[in-house]
Amino acid sequence: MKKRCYITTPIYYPSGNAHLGHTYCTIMADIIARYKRNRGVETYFLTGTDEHGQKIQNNAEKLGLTPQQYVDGIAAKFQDLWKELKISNDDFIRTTQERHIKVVSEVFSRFLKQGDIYLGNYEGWYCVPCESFWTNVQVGEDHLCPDCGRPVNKAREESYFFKCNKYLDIVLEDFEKPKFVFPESRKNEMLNNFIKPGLDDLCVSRTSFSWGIQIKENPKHVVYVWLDALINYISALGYLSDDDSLFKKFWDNDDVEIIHLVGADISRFHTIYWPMFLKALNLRQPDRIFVHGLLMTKDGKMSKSKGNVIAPQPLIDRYGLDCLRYYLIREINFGSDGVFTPEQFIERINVDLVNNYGNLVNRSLNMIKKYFDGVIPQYVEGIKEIDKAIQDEVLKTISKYEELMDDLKLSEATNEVMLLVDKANKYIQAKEPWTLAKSEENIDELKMVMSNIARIIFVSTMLLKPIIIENYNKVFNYLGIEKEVKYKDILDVHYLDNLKLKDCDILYKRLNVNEELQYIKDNIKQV
Ligand code: ME8
Repeated sequence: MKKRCYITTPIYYPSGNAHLGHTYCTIMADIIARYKRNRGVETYFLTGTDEHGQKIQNNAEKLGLTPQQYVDGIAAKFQDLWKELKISNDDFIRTTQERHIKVVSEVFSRFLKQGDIYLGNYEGWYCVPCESFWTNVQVGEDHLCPDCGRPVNKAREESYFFKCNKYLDIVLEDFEKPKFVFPESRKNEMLNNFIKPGLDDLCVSRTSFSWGIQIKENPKHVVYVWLDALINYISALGYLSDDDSLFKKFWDNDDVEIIHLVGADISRFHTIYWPMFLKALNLRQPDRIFVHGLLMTKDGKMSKSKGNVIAPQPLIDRYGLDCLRYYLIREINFGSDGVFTPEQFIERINVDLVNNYGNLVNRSLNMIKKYFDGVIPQYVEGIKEIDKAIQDEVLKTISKYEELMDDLKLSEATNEVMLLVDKANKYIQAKEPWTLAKSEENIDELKMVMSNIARIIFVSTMLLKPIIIENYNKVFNYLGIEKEVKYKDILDVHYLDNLKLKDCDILYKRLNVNEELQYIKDNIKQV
């Protein structure tokens, strides 16, 4: 594992309020950032908003606002939402900030000077919602955007172009590195759909609207919003600025693992064009471009016209952060598309958080109170096969979890933890502490059982800490831990010996299925 980690989300368009899709990506990035920090990796986590482009200008005009007024309002709402969700980002970049604009202008000038960019004429199709250029073949006879399916507009204008073919071969070397683009299916999609058919030079300026970063060498042009946006990943770190210490620490350095999290809708820009821009700037490549899947509802992709866009707020207000985070990481296999259904949402909470984990914590700690006056018995080696097996299981789970998390297989890693919790519940059923407690002869065995269970509660809580950010501390507190807990403490089998438990409340309350289904159906629509 590298010493440092730089993790980013896409910078979202403030052309509408954040919905569950944006929330999903930001929460997954937050879980990775918290996991890395938990493991002692120095981590920098960036998110932000992508504020230029034709779509923003059109939206602002419709409301009678200047584009700046318009984006100020929505960017503030994004920031408020992330605060409420306790997202642990270190910075929030906005592409209308001076620190970003300066870098984009300099990069553009440099590309011009190097001959990477030339002036030509663009003739083709433009999708305003996706801010993407397409050819005749790509839009087909119906003239629809291949990404979002909406009608495209004919564009004919003088434009600057980036010479893609100059960098394609060099970029392909990185592209072929294992896991540079992940999952593998996304990598093949890029190769087959875009690279193999031949890549046109990319149009990198627009003249038909003005809401963008003006090109000083030719002021009737503004920088194409995707070139502008991608640069956020380095402008936020102070690239080309007087103080570039963060850039040196979190980009220009082999000790740092750079992870871009992006949705499948924007993988083309991140896996093909962004590496080329970086090559042209003679900068290192990210380690991983992780393409996560899209969240849908039963009636397909979330879209305003279908009226099925889900708002995160009502879910947080009623169920809290842990439930939403847990549901998203566990139910939507990270890297694949997933469908949000209210039924599965409630079931996941009831089955996993209430019955499995919450129940293990509450009932076991109550047993320790009853049998040992609330003092956790000392850890001892397993007496019988079943006891040795559960002790081994703890260590196996820790190493599987670490391997999966390091590989960004977040859903599988979470599942491993839950399997351990489930095994602990089954261990209790098999050992029947209530029967052991009936006879003085079995006191040593009972002590061992309860210390094993306390240890599993401790370990699983530490492994779930990046997800259950509201409750993990409560559990450490119930266990009677008073000092600051470190991740490596889970390897110390004697860590909990003789600690005195504190009183504990029910961690996660059982949800009434019918009532909650009604609540969700009535409330989650994004307006
Ligand atoms: O594309 N499910 O911004 P954007 C899961 N500004 N994730 C979703 C989602 C869904 N249904 N809908 C959106 C842009 N997302 C550009 C990015 S980056 C230099 C510029 C998430 O507001 C997902 O991560 O359209 C997707 O890639 C991103 O939001 C797109 O956000």
